[in-house]
Amino acid sequence: MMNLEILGFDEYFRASLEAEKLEYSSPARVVTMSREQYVVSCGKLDIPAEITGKLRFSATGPEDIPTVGDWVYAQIFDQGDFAVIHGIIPRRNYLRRKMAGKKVDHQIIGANIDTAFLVQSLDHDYNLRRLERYLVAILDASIEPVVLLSKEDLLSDKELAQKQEEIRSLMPDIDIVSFSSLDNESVEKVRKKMSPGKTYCLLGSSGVGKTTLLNRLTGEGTFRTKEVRKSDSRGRHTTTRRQLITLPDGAILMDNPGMREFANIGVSDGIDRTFEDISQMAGQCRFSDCTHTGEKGCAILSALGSGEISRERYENFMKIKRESAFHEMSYLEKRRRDKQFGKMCKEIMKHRKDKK
Ligand SMILES: Nc1nc2c(ncn2[C@@H]2O[C@H](COP(=O)(O)OP(=O)(O)OP(=O)(O)O)[C@@H](O)[C@H]2O)c(=O)[nH]1
Ligand SMILES: [Mg+2]
Ligand SMILES: [Zn+2]
Repeated sequence: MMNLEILGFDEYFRASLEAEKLEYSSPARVVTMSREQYVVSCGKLDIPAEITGKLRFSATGPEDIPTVGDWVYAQIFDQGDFAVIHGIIPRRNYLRRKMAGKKVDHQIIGANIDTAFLVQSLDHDYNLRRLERYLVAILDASIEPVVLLSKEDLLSDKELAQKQEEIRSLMPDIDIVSFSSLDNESVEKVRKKMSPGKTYCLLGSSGVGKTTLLNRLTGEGTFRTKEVRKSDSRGRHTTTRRQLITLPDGAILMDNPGMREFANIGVSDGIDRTFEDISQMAGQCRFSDCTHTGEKGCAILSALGSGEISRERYENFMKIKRESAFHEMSYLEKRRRDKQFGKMCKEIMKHRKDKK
């Protein structure tokens, strides 16, 4: 088991292992995947793997398919030439987002993450509203967020302090680390946030310097990075697949392709923490179902009126709320199209008619 612990295996996962499955398989961690091709590791070797047909066809959503960071039951053949994945060992958590351009579908970004590094670069990428969206998703998944402000070499100390202040006014307790990958000493600030056997994930737009940081942390230039377009400082999705990399000092880091868009789904718990002050005010509205749009006795509108919360922050709060309601609705719509669910609905309706 020693090797598994190096990869982050702990009591939490051990406690839910099923003895029967261990007769033909052993725990392994998904280190990368691309379409249906997986690579798993049990600490020593990286083994190419596939999931069983049963696992694929019984999946009712993206949650049921193994993702990077997952612990799985892997049956290993030929001393590690190949493996078959039979199932997912229950996750500690997983991070997901709404898929760009699609109505209902969402994507699982990674599983079993201890800390999410939310990377924004201090150039054109910096955007407080986007940061807020990431924060909601991270908190919603019960993952600890740390904000990494990259490319600090591009800003004056004064500008930097102001940006940090902005973020703190959003979430007073948030851990913020600014750094520049051009400066070894500042990269150490990031390294200090990491412990052996814990899993960290790099999130943020393309071109913010996620892979450059990873290369500094590994001390090798192994992973591909690319010049961003000067005009808008956007990268061109240099990293194309997620992967877990074990750093020399034992922390496990997940690099991700940059995300152009990060939309929230099913935000409930997360929204309350990112907008803690506004959410608390909602409890003081006269009506419990207050929509905060024009009701008498609305505590949020009155705080807006007095300047206690800014218009911008109010609007962002309302936007995230609307989106969340919309996604929950489309999820229901999808469920209705699902055969079993549809059948059940029909039966319930028939039963009601019979009673009349
Ligand atoms: N000035 C400056 N440039 C940086 C810094 N870190 C990274 N860069 C540059 O930013 C560009 C993009 O870096 P990447 O590491 O490829 O960005 P990424 O976030 O991995 O991008 P994707 O893989 O597309 O998601 C490269 O040209 C880097 O040299 C930094 O600290 N300061
Ligand atoms: Mg990259
Ligand atoms: Zn209200």
